[in-house]
Amino acid sequence: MKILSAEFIKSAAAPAGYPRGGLPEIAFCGRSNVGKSSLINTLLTRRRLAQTSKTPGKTRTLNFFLINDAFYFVDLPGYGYARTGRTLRKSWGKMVETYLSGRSALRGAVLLIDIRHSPTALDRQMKEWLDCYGHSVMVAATKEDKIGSQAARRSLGRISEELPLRGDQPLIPFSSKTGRGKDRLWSALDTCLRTAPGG
Ligand SMILES: Nc1nc2c(ncn2[C@@H]2O[C@H](COP(=O)(O)OP(=O)(O)OP(=O)(O)O)[C@@H](O)[C@H]2O)c(=O)[nH]1
Ligand SMILES: [Mg+2]
Repeated sequence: MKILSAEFIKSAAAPAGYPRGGLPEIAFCGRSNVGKSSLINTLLTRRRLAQTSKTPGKTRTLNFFLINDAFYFVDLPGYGYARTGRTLRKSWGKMVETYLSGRSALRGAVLLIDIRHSPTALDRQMKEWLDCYGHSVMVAATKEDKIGSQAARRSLGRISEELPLRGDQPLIPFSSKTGRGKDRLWSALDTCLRTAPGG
């Protein structure tokens, strides 16, 4: 995919704030600090379009990025940040579930899992939501540069088994540091964006 333009459009917490116009959307979801914003920047070859941080919980609302005036990337707030209070967790759940359950422009979701760890209960719940709402799911196993190739292979097997993943749901080792997995993920996204809603 050639990126001709990529711009931050807006943040929103509720449907009234989502962009209008019906362009297709791809959502990026995963645990806080797993590398969502970094992965978006890597895909778009923009260094600081999506804000990244060493402090987990940086992204707190849905952030919409318009690409090539043709589709949106949606950076979802991360889950599982230990210091998040109950009230915030509740508002997070409502914000994300409202989006995933009701957004007709949504064509697919990239679920990010740190390649060094087993999926958590929240990762499995997120996967279940995505399946349950019938979204195309792609999994990016992030921070691949941080482990060796043998450990990576074992880890991919474990992720696939524990989420669990179906045969038609791609699992792509990814590194925002080296760019590994970028082409594979783009090709999966391409397919997804070409697919008619519900098709
Ligand atoms: N080595 C390495 N570090 C990464 C990679 N991806 C992200 N990081 C680092 O991990 C930290 C978190 O990255 P973010 O992209 O901000 O994570 P996020 O999922 O957007 O986090 P929240 O917005 O808090 O949910 C930052 O310090 C990044 O530099 C990667 O592929 N390799
Ligand atoms: Mg982020």
